[in-house]
Amino acid sequence: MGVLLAIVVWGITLALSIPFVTQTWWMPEAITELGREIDGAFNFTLLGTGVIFLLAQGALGYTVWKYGRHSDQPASSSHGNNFLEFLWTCGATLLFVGLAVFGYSMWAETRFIEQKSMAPSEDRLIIEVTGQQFVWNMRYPGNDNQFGPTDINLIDDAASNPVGVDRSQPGGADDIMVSEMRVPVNADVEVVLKSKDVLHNFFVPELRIKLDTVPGLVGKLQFRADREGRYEIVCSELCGLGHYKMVSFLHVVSQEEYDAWIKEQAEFVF
Ligand SMILES: [Cu+2]
Repeated sequence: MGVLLAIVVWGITLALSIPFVTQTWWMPEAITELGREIDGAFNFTLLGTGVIFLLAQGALGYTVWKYGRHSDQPASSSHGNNFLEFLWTCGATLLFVGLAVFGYSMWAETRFIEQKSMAPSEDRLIIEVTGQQFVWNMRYPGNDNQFGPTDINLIDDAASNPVGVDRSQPGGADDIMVSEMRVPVNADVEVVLKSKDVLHNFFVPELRIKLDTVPGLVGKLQFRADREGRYEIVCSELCGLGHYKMVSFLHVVSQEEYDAWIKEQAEFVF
C-alpha cells in the first residue's frame, strides 16, 4: 500500500513539473532589457523553488513508502526535532527575504527609480493613459510637449474628448487623443496612468509591466521597447461587465513611421 501511494505522489510531482521544464504555455518573449532581467530573476526563483519542491515531494513519497502504516504493525511516530524545525524556519525566512531584496530594484525600475541608461524624465516621450469602462484613452502632448489642463465639464466621449482636455488653453490646443498607443523603437517612454471611473489595470505582457489605474491617483511606468511589433494592452483588473473587451494595442514602430503617424494625428485635432 505504501509503495503504491509513494508512486502516486512521485507520479503527480513529475507530471506537474513537465509544463515548467518544457515551458509549454509560457510567457511571450520580453521586448525590453529590463523585461529580460526580470525573466532572469523569475527563472532563478523558479529554479530554486523547483528544486525545493522536487526534494520535498521526493521525501514525502519516501516517507509514505518507508513509514506508511502496515496492517500488521502500529504506525511509527515521531516527536519532532526542535533543531531541524529551527533550521528550516530560518532557511525559509532567509530565502523569502533574500528574494524580496533581490527583486526590489527591478520592481522599482519599472516604476519610479531611474533606469540605467534611460533618458531623464524631460527628454522622454510621455503618454497619458486613462482607463475607462471599457476603453483605453491615450493622450500625446503634441508639438509643445505639454499636456493641457483638463476639466470634468468638458468631458465628451462623442466629441473625441473623453478626458475633458481644455482646447481653449495653449497647452491643450494641440493635445492628441488616440485609442491605440504608438511609440518609436528604442525610445524612452513614460506612461502616466489615470482612471476615469473604477479600478483598471494597464498590462502589456511583453513589457513585463503592469499597474493599476486608480481614480484620483496618478501612476507611472517607464519602458524602452527594443523590438518592433504589435502588442496587446489588456485591462488586468475586473472592472465591470465589459472588462473582457477592454483591450488596446501598443505598436512599436520605426522612428520614421512614428513621426509620420504623429504628424497625421495632429491634423485631426480640432
Ligand atoms: Cu478595465
